[in-house]
Amino acid sequence: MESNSSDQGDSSQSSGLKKKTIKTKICLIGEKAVGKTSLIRRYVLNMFDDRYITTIGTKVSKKEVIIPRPDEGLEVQIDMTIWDIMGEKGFRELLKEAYFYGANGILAVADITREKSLSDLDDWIDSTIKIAGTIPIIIAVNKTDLEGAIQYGDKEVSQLAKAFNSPYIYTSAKTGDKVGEVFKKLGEMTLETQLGLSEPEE
Ligand SMILES: Nc1nc2c(ncn2[C@@H]2O[C@H](COP(=O)(O)OP(=O)(O)OP(=O)(O)O)[C@@H](O)[C@H]2O)c(=O)[nH]1
Ligand SMILES: [Mg+2]
Repeated sequence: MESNSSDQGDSSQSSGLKKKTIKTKICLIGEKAVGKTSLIRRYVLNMFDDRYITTIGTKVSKKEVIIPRPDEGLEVQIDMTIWDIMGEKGFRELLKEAYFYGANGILAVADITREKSLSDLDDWIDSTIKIAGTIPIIIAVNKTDLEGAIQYGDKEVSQLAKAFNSPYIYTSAKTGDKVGEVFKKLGEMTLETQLGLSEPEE
């Protein structure tokens, strides 16, 4: 595995907090060419490539994230295993058991220049939930750098997000905008369920 240089500001030495390590499996979903592989590549290696090379089958990457929880006196290290899949429904049906089994969180990716990639997420999320159960989901609306080609906005995204009770973030794997944020936020969401810290809303 590569040694990953973190750009998340995860400085954590000598904090005096109790350290705890948690393993988390994150799966990316979404149509072909929305930028799933590019988001992972940006997050893990801080690199981007304009060429499109479709993912054959699935690929697994790793990244560590440090999340301080001073209120609980904890500093949690999340060992993230990030699963990438080819965005084709035929492949999904073939691979879904192995791909989604044991997943702790889902990063659902849409391309801001193709509205269909957003509406298709419905189907992807349904398929995921059937195998992995109800787990935290975050939506990344990717390619925000392509300003002239934007096809939809908050209205459409918030509708989908509401249906699955998920937050959403606009990202660009190309510029790196909000990429760290989306993975970190999903990490925090999975942590809540894994640590059993979820509290009912008042
Ligand atoms: N401008 C721009 N292009 C992007 C961005 N993210 C990805 N791309 C491009 O979109 C194309 C597809 O990206 P991938 O990351 O391979 O997409 P994918 O979802 O993994 O595709 P499959 O593996 O086929 O399912 C590539 O040419 C990328 O360079 C982005 O944020 N901005
Ligand atoms: Mg890919």
